[in-house]
Amino acid sequence: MKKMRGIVGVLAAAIILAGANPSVAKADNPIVQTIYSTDPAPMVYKDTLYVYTGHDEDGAKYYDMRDWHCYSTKDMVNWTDHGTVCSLNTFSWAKSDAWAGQVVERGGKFYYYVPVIAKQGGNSIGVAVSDSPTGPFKDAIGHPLCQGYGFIDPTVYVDSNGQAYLYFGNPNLCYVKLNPNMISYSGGINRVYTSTASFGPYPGRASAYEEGPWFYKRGNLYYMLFSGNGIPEHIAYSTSTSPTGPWTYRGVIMPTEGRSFTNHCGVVDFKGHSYFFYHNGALPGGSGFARSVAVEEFKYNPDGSFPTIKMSTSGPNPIATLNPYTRVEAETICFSSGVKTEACGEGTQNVAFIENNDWIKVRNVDFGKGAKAFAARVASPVGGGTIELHLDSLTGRIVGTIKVPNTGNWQKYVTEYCDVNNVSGRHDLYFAFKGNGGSLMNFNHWQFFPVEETPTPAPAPSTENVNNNSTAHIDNGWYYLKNTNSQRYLTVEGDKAEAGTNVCIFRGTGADGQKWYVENTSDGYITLKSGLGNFMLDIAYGKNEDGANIGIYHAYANDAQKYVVKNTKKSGVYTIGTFVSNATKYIDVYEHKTADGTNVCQWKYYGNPNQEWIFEPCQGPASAAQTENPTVQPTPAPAPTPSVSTKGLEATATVNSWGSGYTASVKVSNSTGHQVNGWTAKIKKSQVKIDSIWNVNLKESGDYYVITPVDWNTSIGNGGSVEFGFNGVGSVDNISIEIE
Ligand code: FUB
Repeated sequence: MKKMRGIVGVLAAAIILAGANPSVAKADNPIVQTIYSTDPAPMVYKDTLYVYTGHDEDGAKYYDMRDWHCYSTKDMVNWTDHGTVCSLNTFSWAKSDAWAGQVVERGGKFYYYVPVIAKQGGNSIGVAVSDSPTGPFKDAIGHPLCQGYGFIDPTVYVDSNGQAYLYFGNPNLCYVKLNPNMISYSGGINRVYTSTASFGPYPGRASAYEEGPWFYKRGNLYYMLFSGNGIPEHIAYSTSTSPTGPWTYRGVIMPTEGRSFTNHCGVVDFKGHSYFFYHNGALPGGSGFARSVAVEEFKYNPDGSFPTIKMSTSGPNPIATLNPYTRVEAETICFSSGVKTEACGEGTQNVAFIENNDWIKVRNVDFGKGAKAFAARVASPVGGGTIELHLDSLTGRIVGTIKVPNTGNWQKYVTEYCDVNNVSGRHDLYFAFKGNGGSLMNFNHWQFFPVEETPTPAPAPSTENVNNNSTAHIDNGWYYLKNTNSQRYLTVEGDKAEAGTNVCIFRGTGADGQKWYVENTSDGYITLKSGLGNFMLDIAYGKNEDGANIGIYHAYANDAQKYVVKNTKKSGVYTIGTFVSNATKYIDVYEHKTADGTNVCQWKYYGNPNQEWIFEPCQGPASAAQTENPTVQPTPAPAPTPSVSTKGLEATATVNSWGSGYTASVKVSNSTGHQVNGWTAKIKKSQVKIDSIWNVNLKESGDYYVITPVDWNTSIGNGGSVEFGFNGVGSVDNISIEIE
């Protein structure tokens, strides 16, 4: 399966054969096709099942094993590749033979027990630790946990009383009692004396026990599954009412089959189902040294015994659907042909070495009421061909096609979009890669956009002259921000809820990445919080320069996350100045382009429509209960300190018509001869009907609107002034403002 960019190797051609074979195209077992994977060790953590595997190197003639990989699933059919999570290099003292290991979680840490040959020789068991189930794992103790003849295949279980056991060994079965720190043990190394009664018959040996123990408790019964019966191996099991035996042999679970002379199991319950993991040689090129991990669902018999489990190419049924309307990693795969994965320059993994006719299947994708567009994050230094989206089979209907441009290098990614034609309900989805010879592209992640939440079009802007470039007020709330030039919306690229994600324009999809919560800050600015979570629209590094990029970043409403909205000559159309440029630069669609995915940056004000935006009110995201909580709590205005004298305080209003009402800008000037530290303005309700107001606090009291300053405009120096404004409904003749 080794592939080199630009060269189609012999073994790669063997994998392409799998794509040409319809029965393999339907298979979902083995669960990993991008490498040869071995010795599965499943672990459930929260709502996800992780499986840790060994790795047979391509072309190996004996055990050539150097690292351990991790895959995860929430639905039992689509597996996300987390790459290499631990390797021989993790242990400075290890030399070779990265054989069968197991991970267990305890106290929020993940412990990986692995067998290796030490540099000074000898089978050794190491322990690595990580804060995350997907690593990276680090050597926990800097030396082997234990060493001895045949010390391989550790299996670990933390019993309900907190005592953890580590079993291991070939041909002898041994165990240690781990201390609560999981990285040391007490009570020495104990050997289990096997017999026909305890581990099954095998002529010429004490028992059929060989290697690959898998130890756990279910109800009150302890299980010891193992690989046995010499070579080729089958999987059998024994049980006990105590964690340390005596053991009673219970029979064979998985008889010998499957083109690999070893087998190795792992068993786990997940979301009410029981799963049996094993390995075989089912992939093209498969053998005893080119194995692949597969899984079957099973049901325990009522007495807790195992049924016989046969290998299959279909694997379990899905237990959940895949949501295509959030970012999905391209390395989330049900089955694939021809492709590999690698560490991605943008984090996680990417699908790599993609050649003509390679493909990836994802299963049980729920398109709901329908998708209207698709986005793929791709990179290619060669102008990378196309990705066809087929429904339900490799030759099924094509619902969209992505063209992959030349991006300059294999890790320089762009997001490419295409329209999607008439897809709704549940389907399997096939990405079919097409192009000329050699590697075509890298594929990092993808996402569909639903039809149902298309933003309501805003009324066409009028050309009415409205106080051009004066500060405007937008009420707190959720909005889509539509650029008037492109008629496209301010969008977090790929709907990716991650600090640093770029922001672009994209046609209205109604996705959460197009929703923004406007919040007026106490100092007269707004912040724009993303519908994707606790992120705000952010000027990269808070730079005051043309072209400074705009993305999302952790919400903390600092200078780089504050904006001022300005009126334009068109009613309801605004420009959005950035605080970092002191409102000399504005949110700008790059080079007046109108295509989906065009970047958005900061640029000097010049009044063209690529800097013009309409705020279209919208529903908040489903998670609005959390996200609507304003990140920046408006600072309550301090009670006004009585001024020494208000004689000489004056308020004047300038009124302009706006939509079906008007906007008033009010200037409060101080010529009292001293600083005033607080003021109150009162306007009779018979004169105006205030709809919204900014830079001040508003209360109603009897016949009056009572307006008080916010913290930054409470004090006015002698000769100075502050301004506030409001939108009024209907018409106005005269505004007289009483100030004190
Ligand atoms: O993968 C190397 C060895 O082969 C494992 O440690 C054994 O269990 C057998 O599967």
